[in-house]
Amino acid sequence: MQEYKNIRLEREEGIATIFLNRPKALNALSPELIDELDNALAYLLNLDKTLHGIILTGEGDRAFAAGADIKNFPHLAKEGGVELARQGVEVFGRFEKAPVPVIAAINGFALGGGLELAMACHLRIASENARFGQPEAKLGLTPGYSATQRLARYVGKAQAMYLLLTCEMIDAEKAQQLGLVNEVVKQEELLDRAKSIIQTVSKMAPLAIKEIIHCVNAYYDPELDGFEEEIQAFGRCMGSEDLQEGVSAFVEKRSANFKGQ
Ligand code: CO8
Repeated sequence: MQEYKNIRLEREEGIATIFLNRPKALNALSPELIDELDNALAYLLNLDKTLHGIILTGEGDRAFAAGADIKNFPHLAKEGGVELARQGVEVFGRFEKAPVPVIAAINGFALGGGLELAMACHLRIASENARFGQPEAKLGLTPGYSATQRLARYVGKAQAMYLLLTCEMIDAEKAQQLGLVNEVVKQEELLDRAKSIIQTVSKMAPLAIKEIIHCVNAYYDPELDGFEEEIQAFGRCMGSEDLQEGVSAFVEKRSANFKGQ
């Protein structure tokens, strides 16, 4: 398993867990940490064809990530700000496009860039102590890792405006009410719940899962016609060996043995 300075990787039965690992700084996202996330994602997707899903979580019990590393900001100026924002947007976008489910297991503060990373994941499971917010305006900033774009997709424009303009922090229950998180569980059950969702998805046909992620993302991509993407994806799946296996398994009343082909 690959070694990193700012993240930690664990792997168990086709499930990779990436721990954001700067607990003394509440797992704040430094540029080095974001580079390591990018590297870990490429490593997992390229080297590991048996990967069923990825969990992103925070080391320790206080934070998923309390934002981008604020202490780095005063040195950046305009060009540095653009460069850093672009780095995060591109890397988070690669997580969103991953062909296997990526689940944010949110175990405490998910603020600023931390919430933006969680929003790029396909699903968000929160522990009861999780807290969410976009406090950038308090620091003199707009969000830089796409909260102005993704937050409204989950909670609607009015609630997104409210959270972004007031910088109010909300708890896990409110986040679930708003549709920002899928589920809220006890902290000690968080990783097990995320793993059990990936295990459920792992029983489905891998090609269909990859295509579903692509098609749902396509709805939000102005360069793609999501409806056409779905038509084409449906055709690709119809021509796959997995479709033959799925239908045979249904007729023979047995579990399917998908090969991802
Ligand atoms: N960056 C760096 N260090 C941090 C951060 C952060 N985002 N958050 C916390 N820390 C550090 C604290 O400085 C402290 O370090 P030290 O012990 O050395 O003083 C340690 O973590 C523990 O934090 P606190 O003592 O503050 O813990 P509290 O329990 O008192 O408070 C809070 C917890 C409420 C989470 C508080 O730490 C806080 O408000 N943190 C900042 C939250 C924030 O504003 N996040 C948004 C940052 S901006 C952002 O994310 C923009 C993303 C897009 C960037 C685009 C690139 C340019």
